[in-house]
Amino acid sequence: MKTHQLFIDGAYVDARSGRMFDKFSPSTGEKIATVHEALAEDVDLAVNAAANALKGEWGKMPKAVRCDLLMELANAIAARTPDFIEAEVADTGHTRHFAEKVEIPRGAANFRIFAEMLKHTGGEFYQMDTPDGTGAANLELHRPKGVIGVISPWNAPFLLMTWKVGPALACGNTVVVKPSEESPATATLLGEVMNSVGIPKGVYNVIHGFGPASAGELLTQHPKVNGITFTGETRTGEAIMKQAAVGLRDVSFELGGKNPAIIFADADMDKAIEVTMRSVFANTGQVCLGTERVYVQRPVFDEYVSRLKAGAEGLKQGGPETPGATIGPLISDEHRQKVLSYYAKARELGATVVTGGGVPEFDDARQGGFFVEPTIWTGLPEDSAIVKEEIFGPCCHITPFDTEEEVIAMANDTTYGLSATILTENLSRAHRVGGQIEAGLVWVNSWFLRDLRTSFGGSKSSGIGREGGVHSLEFYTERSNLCIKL
Ligand code: NAD
Ligand code: 6OH
Repeated sequence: MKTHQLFIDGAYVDARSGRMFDKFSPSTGEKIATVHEALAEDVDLAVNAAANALKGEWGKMPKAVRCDLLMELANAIAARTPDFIEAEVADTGHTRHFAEKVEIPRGAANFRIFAEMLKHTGGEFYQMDTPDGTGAANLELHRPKGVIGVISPWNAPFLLMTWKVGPALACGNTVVVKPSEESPATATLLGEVMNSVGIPKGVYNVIHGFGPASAGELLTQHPKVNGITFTGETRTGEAIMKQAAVGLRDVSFELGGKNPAIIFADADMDKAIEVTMRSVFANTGQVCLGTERVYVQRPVFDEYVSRLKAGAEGLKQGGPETPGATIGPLISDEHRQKVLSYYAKARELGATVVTGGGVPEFDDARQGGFFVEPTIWTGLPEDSAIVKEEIFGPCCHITPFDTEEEVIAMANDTTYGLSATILTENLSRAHRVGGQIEAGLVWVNSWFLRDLRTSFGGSKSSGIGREGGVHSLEFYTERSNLCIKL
């Protein structure tokens, strides 16, 4: 049984609140950890540690030295890969494959890429004429924004947390991280690695707890937090934005999605199945970028549905303890109830259940875990809740279409705008349709293919701002223009 303390000012400490909460294994339902819950006094200590660190060694460190230190950190994370994998899969129930191939390597890369980029970025310089003929010079200066509150979700905990901490630290900020209550382990472990490479104390702090009336809300309310970067549900983003309005703190939001996949009759069907098996079922559908609406051109509709059904039925359920498992459990019993409420609603609305729709039975420890069946529906109208609302489970609804115009309209008929995936072998169509999709990220013949230099984020209710590459630097730095009259 593990105990996760808070990490404040370079040290692991008990919460002053005296409050603890339990963490359960998604794949067996057993209790696996006790977690210290931060309340007002703890949050205050963490934020003050972060504010003080800005005035100390970290604040004075030359950019090149800071970036070298973050490169060392990336290497140290890579060297501890097995420990991070164990921590992540225990908290999330993810298959080892997903943690090994995607989550933990991306955690290290998130530090490396921004450290490299920062080393080579400069600022604007404009020479200016003046009436007296002597001229002036304008220089763009960059300063860290200050203390950044990082609030992260449980679906890819280490990847999504470091995606924010990496650029924040590269730009010279300090952070207070509030990981999801469902996934406290990897953020806590990272404190050890920060200390091992000599990141000054107070630069990286971790507080645990819940959202409302707990660590999350208290962090967003703290007056010494200068900016808030958040990944999670759209409704939580709205609550955080209200808190951030007090004191006019800047926000960067990566929120929910209801992402379409569009499969044209000219698509390579093997590719279409490979891509959408991942986009629908990877991480048990708990990926913000995942597909929950599939649109298939009528001539290939039946073939696609039967092949996706076969793929879904070929998945092997199990957590990290199950050899050869290809799809894990959901994160919690609470989330399972939410997903199952949509499974029930689909039946009530008269969907055709192509496969799944229920809870699997096991004769081993998995029976206590939070599994649901991979599920595919057809036959519902476009305005039904199943087609409109983010479910965040291993499921999709498939709708046939005839024309490009029709499918573009259906794909865009959503309050979200995070990602889309288009399958076609016709390059002109890829440009034509891809350019009309109202989403921050559009993939053609792929999904979740990430170049970390590109902008990442959503439009409409899927987010505010973009992170990635120089766009991250935009949020994590404060600019000033120094105008020197010559
Ligand atoms: P969530 O909004 O429930 O929680 C996210 C974090 O916010 C947690 O740490 C939680 O404790 C905290 N929180 C909750 N209420 C708060 C409040 N009032 N004040 C401050 N903090 C609060 O989201 P989740 O269930 O952990 O994650 C799943 C959601 O995240 C899905 O909607 C998914 O689409 C979205 N997501 C988006 C992206 C993206 O990049 N766009 C990436 C991953 C996940
Ligand atoms: C959402 O569940 C996954 C998001 C991925 C990223 O934020 C990323 O940077 O790849």
